[in-house]
Amino acid sequence: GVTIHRPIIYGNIATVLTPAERETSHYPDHTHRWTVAVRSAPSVPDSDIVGGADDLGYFIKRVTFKLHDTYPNPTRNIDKPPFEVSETGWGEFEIQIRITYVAESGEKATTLYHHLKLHPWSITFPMPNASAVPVEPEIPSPENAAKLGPVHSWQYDEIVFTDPFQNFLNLLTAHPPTPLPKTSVNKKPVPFHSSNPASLEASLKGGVPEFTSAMEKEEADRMEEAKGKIIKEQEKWRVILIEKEKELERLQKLLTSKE
Ligand code: SLL
Repeated sequence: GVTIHRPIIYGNIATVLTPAERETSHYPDHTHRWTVAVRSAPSVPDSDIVGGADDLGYFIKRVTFKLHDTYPNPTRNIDKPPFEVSETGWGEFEIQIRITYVAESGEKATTLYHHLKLHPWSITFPMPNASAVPVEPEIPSPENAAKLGPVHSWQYDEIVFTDPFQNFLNLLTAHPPTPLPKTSVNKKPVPFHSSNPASLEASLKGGVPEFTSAMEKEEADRMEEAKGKIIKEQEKWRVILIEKEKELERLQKLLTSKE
């Protein structure tokens, strides 16, 4: 009945290539430089890297990033930290991330998916209460996108091991993860996530985002709030349903009386 977990983040950072970079590139159609990564969740204080304070190599043997088929050798195996792939390119696509654990763990691999994000959230993210009709996301000009700064897209997650082998449990407990700071020390923004639309504003001010333990509570609060909203909606529709059923009954009676 033992479970033990390790917090990770996975996602990408993307920057627009400068005109000079584009001129000297072998691929004139490439517009962005990006890095997709699997890292420990806490950041090194004062660093401009999101996450990565702890080396995950003690329990992760390999991370395989499966890129779009337009890339040469799209399956990239990374066998030691940092578990990341940097590339240039022109388009967004889904990246399959397969995490293989050290052999002595006896654990089977974990597969995650990340949508490589190149274009700023401000433009492509549909705001709440916006029309339900999906709009084709507008891609800003390279100059405007460059002004907005790097695009970050990170997902927090926890790798949970249930009833691990004793040896593996010993290995894990010998490497306790650095705890997340309660709140950001240097007022770094919360990483933007579509489940937290309010985080967009802070992320637009720029700066390297950072994961904190306060985010967990905020997320729980948002879920409570959403639950409350759903209950209210359910009540509203239940009342409407009862009204409509009554009307149906009335009309059916009217119909039979006319027959
Ligand atoms: C799109 N469905 O059409 C996506 C595919 C693929 C992006 C995007 C490859 C670069 C190269 C590259 O950027 N592929 O190797 O030349 O938007």
